Amino acid sequence: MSRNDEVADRLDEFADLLEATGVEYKPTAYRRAAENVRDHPTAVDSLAADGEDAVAEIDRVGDAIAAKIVEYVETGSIEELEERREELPVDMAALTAVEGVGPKTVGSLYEALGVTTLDELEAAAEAGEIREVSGFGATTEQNILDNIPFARESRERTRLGDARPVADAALSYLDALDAVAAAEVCGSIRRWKATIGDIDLLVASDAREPIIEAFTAWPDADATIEAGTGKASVRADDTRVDLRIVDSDEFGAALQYFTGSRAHNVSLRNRAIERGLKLNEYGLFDVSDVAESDADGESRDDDAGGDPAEATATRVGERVAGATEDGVYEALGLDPIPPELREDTGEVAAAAEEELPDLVAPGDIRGDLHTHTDWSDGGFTIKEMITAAAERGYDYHVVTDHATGPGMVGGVGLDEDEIAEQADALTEAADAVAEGTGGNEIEVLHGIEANIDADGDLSTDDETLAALDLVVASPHSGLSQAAERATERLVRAVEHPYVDVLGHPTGRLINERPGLDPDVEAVAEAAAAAGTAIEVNANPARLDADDGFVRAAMEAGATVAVNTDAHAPRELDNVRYGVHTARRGWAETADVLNARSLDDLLAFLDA
Ligand code: DGT
Ligand code: CA
Ligand code: CA
Ligand code: ZN
Repeated sequence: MSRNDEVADRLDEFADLLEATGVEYKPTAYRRAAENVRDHPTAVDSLAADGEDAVAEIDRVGDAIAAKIVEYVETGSIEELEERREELPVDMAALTAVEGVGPKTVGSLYEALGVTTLDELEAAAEAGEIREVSGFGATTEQNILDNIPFARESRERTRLGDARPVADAALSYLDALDAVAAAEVCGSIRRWKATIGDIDLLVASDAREPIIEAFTAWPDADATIEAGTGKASVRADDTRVDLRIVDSDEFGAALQYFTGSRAHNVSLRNRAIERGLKLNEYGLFDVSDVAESDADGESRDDDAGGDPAEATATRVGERVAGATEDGVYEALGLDPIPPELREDTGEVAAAAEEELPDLVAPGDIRGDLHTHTDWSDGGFTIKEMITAAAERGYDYHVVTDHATGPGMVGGVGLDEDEIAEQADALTEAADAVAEGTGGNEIEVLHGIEANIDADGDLSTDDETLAALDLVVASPHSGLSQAAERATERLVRAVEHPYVDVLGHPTGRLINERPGLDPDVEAVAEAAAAAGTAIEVNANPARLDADDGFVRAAMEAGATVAVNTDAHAPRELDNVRYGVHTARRGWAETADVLNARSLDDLLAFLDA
């Protein structure tokens, strides 16, 4: 965590504590200041060294806040913050992770019931104590109770989009070490799960000590959790990073084992046993000639990692595979199974029958069908966004700014007149980009992101929708409606004659809000019948449709589209998160609308 992030976190905490005690306006000021500190290009330490005035140069940071920042940099704490923490000794982050519980609620419940933790909140709700507090009722109490499990899980798991860059950085750091023969990420991060518990890394080497030393000294690591002979764990960016080191000839077996999932590994081990083989993290062994008591020694306990004495007992029989991961699968009579499929949902049987899907790959994507510009809430011009798409080698690019409607606040969305105006602006910008790139043309299409209201109707008129090249329709409001109603709503939306893509279908925000909970089979079937594509929104806070929804789409014969919903050029690079999510849902290249040629895309849109 950078120093600016650390200081901004303190200011946000200050804001929460102020708000909890009923202070008005000030919390907003602290949050605005926090945001600008976080984004400020200069480290606050060096500003603080120049005094309060230098710190107050940061936008929205006034004298009072500047003084607190300097105090924090110089002493490591802020006296007034410490006092407020003592006054309200609650686990604010954990409690406010519950949907519907804000700092104010936390303050009231502490005052009335002394609630300080998630467990205490749950106990108070279960005991019916919350409904008795003034301003609360039985419905609020039930909502709190319903939302606690989601909050608890969100506190334990990190979004893929936050963890993956940490894993990539750790991997390239390790890869550059002389002693490292091979390095890979494994665990849920290699399977591209939407949230991850911890980051797992695997290295092949015959020199363990220098690698452990280098790993615990990794500049991005904030702390060492443990360091042994063959493994170590550090904390980086609030996530645990586990490293294991193995010999090169066991790298494939270890990679297979530590990639998981556990359920997939169980399936594979059973298949090995059926063939008189034994599979563990050291290799695949032929144990048909080995006495039973020697052969069934279980895999080593996680804690015994790297202990050679413990390990020999598990290397029994003749090794038939283990140096490479593909070799392990092959020796079990299986096609190599892509990590995203390793969830024990039919992949082993498919691999045995040579019927694994021909999964979509990041390089297959030919254009983005859902992007924003400064015409709505994007931060960049049409021309900047088209240029960024062209730079990524795309064949086409669709601009889909927000239309007005439910969920759009502060005049963000375009009305019918503005949509017509944008059509001309788009042509102009596309021509300008084409000139600038010397005819290396990208086809620019005009779309819109329309809003699906609570009943499944769109808020933009049909005439306007009909004139557009592409219509994405997304829910932006009413995201806690009952499952049945959500299903009807989404089915109605995909059946709308002008809707081409169902955008972020559930509206979930990972670890923040669960979103709609429709019957995904029903929505997928309706989408397949109507010829509407289901979006896999690649924004790492969304990943919506999720893997299960994509799988339902595949089974129903529906088409998916992997879109970034980019509001800035660099967000176009989030596409990989969407592609890997689509892969987890078994999507083949042919199933992905924007992996198709421009002509095939246009044919789909015309149909
Ligand atoms: P996570 O971290 O909760 O998102 O999920 P994973 O899948 O990364 O799980 P993790 O980090 O506990 O372990 C990484 C992989 O190592 C896991 O997917 C399978 C393998 N593994 C670890 N411990 C065991 C075990 O006790 N039994 C089996 N079968 N596999 C294990
Ligand atoms: Ca893990
Ligand atoms: Ca782990
Ligand atoms: Zn949207």
